[in-house]
Amino acid sequence: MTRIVILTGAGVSAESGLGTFRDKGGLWDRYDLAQVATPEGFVRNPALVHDFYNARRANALDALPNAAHRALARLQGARAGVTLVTQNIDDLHERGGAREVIHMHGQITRALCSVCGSRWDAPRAMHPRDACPACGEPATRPDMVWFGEYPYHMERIAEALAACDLFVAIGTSGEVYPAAGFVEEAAGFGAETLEINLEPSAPGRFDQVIAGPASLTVPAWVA
Ligand code: BJW
Repeated sequence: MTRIVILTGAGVSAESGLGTFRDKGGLWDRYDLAQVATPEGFVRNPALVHDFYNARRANALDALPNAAHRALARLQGARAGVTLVTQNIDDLHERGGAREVIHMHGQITRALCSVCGSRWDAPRAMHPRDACPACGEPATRPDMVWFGEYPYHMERIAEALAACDLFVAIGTSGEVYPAAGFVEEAAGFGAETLEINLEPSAPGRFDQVIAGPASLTVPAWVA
C-alpha cells in the first residue's frame, strides 16, 4: 500500500470563491494580519477580529466544494492510506465528501472558550460578549490557530509524515510554518514529494510539480 499525505492550502478553495492570503489582492493585502490573526490582536480588539471571521464564516458557509475537493474525497474513499491534512478553516473537503480531514489551523464553524478550553459549534455570527456555554465566561473566540499559537494534531501529522511514501502539497504558498516544513520532513523519511499549485511555490523544493488551477489539475492527478 502506498501511503500518501496530502496537505492543502487556500488555493484548493480559491475556485470556490474563497480568497487566498498571499496572492495579489489576497486577504493579507486587505487586512493587517497582526490585528486579525494573532492572539494579541484579539485581546486588543475582539470586535474587529469577530467581524473579520463573521464575514469569512458567511462566505465559507455560502461557498460550494469544487472539483478538487471532490476528487480528493474520491481518492480517500477509493483506497486506504490517504491522510488529508488541511490548513484551511472552511469545511469544503468534508462537504466535497472527504471522510476524514485533519484541520491543523482549526475550523471557522467551531467556537473555543479562551478561559476553560471548551469547544462547540459556532453560531453564524459571534460577538465579544458571547458567554461560553460551559463556564459562562464572556471569552469566546473562533476555534482556529493564529500566529504564535501551536497548530492542532501535530503528533498525528508527524506520524503520518514519517510513514508516508508520497507527500503532496496542493494550493499552498509554503510560507507558513510548521506546514511549510512538511515537505522536508517527509522527504527526510524517504517520501517522494509533489506540488500541485497554480505556479511552483519554490522551484527545486519538490521532486515533481504539476502547475495549473486545482479544479483541473487535482482531478487529472487523481484519475
Ligand atoms: C492556487 C489557486 C488555484 C491560488 N489552484 N493553486 C520560522 C520557522 C518556523 C516558524 C516560524 C518562523 N518564523 C515565524 C514563524 C511562526 C509562524 C510563521 O510561519 N510565520 C511565517 C509567516 C514566517 N507560524 C506560526 O506562528 C504557527 N505556529 C507555530 O509556528 O507554532 C510553533 C511551532 C513550531 C514548530 C512546530 C509546531 C509549532 C501558526 C501559524 C498559524 C497560521 N494561521 C493562519 C490563519 C488561520 C485562520 C484564518 O484562516 O484566518 O492560517 S495564517 C494563513 O496562512 C492561514 C493559512 O492556513 C496559512 C497558509 O496559507 P496558504 O494556505 O498557504 O495560502 P496562501 O495565500 O499563502 O497561498 C495560496 C497558494 O495557492 C499560492 O501558492 C497560490 O499560487 C495558490 N493558488 N489559486 C491552485 N486556483
